[in-house]
Amino acid sequence: MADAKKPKLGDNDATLFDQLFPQLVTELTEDGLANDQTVDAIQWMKKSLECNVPGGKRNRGLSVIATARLLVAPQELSDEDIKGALILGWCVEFLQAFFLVADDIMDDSVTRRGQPCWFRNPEIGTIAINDSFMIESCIYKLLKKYFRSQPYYADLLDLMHETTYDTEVGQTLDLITAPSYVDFSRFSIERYRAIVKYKTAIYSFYLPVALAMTMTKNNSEVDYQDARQVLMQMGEYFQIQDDFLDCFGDPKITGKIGTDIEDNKCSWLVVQALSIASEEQKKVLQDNYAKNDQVAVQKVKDLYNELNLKQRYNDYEEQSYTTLSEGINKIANQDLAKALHVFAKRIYKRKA
Ligand code: DMA
Ligand code: MG
Ligand code: MG
Ligand code: MG
Repeated sequence: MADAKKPKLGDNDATLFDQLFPQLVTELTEDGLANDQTVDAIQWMKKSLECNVPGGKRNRGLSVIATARLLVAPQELSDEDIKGALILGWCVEFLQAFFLVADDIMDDSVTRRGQPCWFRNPEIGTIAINDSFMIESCIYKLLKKYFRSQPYYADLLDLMHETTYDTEVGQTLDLITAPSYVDFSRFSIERYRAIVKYKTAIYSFYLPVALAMTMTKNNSEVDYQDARQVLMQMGEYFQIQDDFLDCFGDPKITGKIGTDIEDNKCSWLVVQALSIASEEQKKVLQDNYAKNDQVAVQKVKDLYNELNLKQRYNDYEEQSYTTLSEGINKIANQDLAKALHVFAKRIYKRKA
């Protein structure tokens, strides 16, 4: 359907995307700001939206328009479709902001996107919990405003609700696998894969593509299944990168200070370490994991180095990228395959 000259994810889309945000905030807040009884709350919400929703890499949000452009021939993609894809992209970014504001409280994190986490601001604190709820509610205000009259409105709602539920299941698994005391019997590669499938892969990778497919009325069950299979693998790879960067990334580039070791997380690194460590090395882990103490954290990192986990990660990354590319090459819908190749390349060897 699509020809080769179709625009890829262009700067132009990123610019259009960014330009749309203030307009959406205006639309989300104008009624409430005009109401004497709610004006203060909506002013508060406006600030929270402006501080929490933009400012990320916006890979997820831009994936919606990128997919739409590759699935539909340019002459068939109306300005209204483009605007629709950009708005759905923002819905994914709102969803992400909703999860992150809450995630940072639960993970007791310090920074996000190079700034103190939202709840760390002294005047915000636990109000951040309600702020995260309000960010989520905005998604449904946007969907209603822009898509209510579309035949696929219920499908969009369903996708958002199902994805939210799945992500919350993933966060539950992530949190209950990381109690305050060390219990490595909870950690396994199977548990790890379940956590990351639910907490990351579905909302970060499958959702943007599924939204674009829904909006462009692609009803091919085979395409959904092909996309889902590859995107779930991509999501696992992405979270393994996130876990690696939590420990070995540069906070100036990632914008966040790692907390996985202190938080007793079932991170890819600790699962790998446990699979190859000697009894003696396991004892070091046992004594130093899950401690809010920089000396203990450093001992864990030293052990990871001793176990050559950086090399193990590099090998994983190469192998995973190859497997992903091979999987994408097998997809019948060439337009869909093109979009998936773009996404895989975008995260390959990422540092942020
Ligand atoms: C993030 O997992 C998952 C969700 C749903 C936000 P994480 O806590 O590893 O993310 P981050 O490293 O960004 O805090
Ligand atoms: Mg976190
Ligand atoms: Mg977390
Ligand atoms: Mg992380």
